[in-house]
Amino acid sequence: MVSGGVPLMKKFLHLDIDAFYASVEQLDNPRLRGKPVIVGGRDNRGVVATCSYEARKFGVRSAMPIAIARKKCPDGIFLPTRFARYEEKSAEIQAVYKEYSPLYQTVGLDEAYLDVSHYADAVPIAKEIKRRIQAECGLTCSIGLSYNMSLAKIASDLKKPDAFVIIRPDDAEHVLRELPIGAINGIGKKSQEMLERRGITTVEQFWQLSRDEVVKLFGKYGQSLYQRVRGIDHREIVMDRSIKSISRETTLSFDLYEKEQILQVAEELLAELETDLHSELPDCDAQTLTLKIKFSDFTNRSKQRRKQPQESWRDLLEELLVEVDVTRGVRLVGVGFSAFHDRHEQKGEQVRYEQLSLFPYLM
Ligand code: DCP
Ligand code: MG
Repeated sequence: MVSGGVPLMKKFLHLDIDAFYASVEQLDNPRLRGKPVIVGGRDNRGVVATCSYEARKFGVRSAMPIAIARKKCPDGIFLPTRFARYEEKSAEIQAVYKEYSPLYQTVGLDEAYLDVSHYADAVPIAKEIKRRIQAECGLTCSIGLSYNMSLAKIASDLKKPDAFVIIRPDDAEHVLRELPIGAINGIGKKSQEMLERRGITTVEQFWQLSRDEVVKLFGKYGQSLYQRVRGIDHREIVMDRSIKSISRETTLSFDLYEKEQILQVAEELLAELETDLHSELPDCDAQTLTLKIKFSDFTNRSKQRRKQPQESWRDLLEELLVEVDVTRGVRLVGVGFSAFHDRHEQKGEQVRYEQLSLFPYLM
């Protein structure tokens, strides 16, 4: 409990586009709408990546061999994947939900978690995101809202497609009890089979296992799994840090020997780089600057330094250049940022968010 005795609850959305690849195909080709569309594989080989909900009625599923899908759905429309197009749509979707929270975590191309704790009421926000993705991207999605990431994901899956489901603290026990164990994020096919051999197919049956038994079965991960099936999950959003560095460079039309001129070129590159940083990693600050010089004899020199809080990037750039001997002549100048730091990461005192022990008798 936090002071005052009122527990603070976090709020997470989990967003998942319905039948993503198949929906994009139906969006781009109106004749496919309302039809069983199966994406993936080639000829009769390979497996189904995904299929439209119309095809799911025939029992077609992701990862099913195409040959079997053809048997189940002989009138299905089988299409190859168009990955570049899905990436394009994915970027459009991300642009919408990123407007609502600086704390988001993408999972693959069509899924994301959003921390929306800063909204007094997250329900209209979820509805607005859903409506905008439909209107602006032409795709339907399912959204789950709950007080932790695991339950938000379960919620988004409960009534797919085109659903919005809330799991409130009071609903969690009831919702979890009914679920097949595979619905818990983190229990994959192999774990599911292993549990099935022990006669466990539902969350309710999993509750009967002691903490020690779960740890024995799942190792280190068992601790968090034991909690997760009880509606407790303390994970936080992990921002995508896949971009490690960004840089700009230019080859000069003639060699330069004057530091002043080289600095001018480097400063122009720095300005462009700052714009790149702003658009590619809007929530991040860089901490380190790299100066790269290629000399007229094609040898390279690269200097890197962390910026001091009061220092400007320009000053640091100059400082790095001072240490380079340019008398051989310079034919290429490059600057780069790295060591990104999330501006929104909590600093100092951490607020302790409470997750109620929903099932005291099962803990
Ligand atoms: N995908 C894949 N192979 C799989 C599962 C998925 O190639 N075994 C691809 C195709 C999906 C996309 O990833 O369109 C997103 O995966 P989802 O699990 O979210 O599946 P869908 O979005 O297709 O369906 P839905 O979310 O409606 O269940
Ligand atoms: Mg999906």
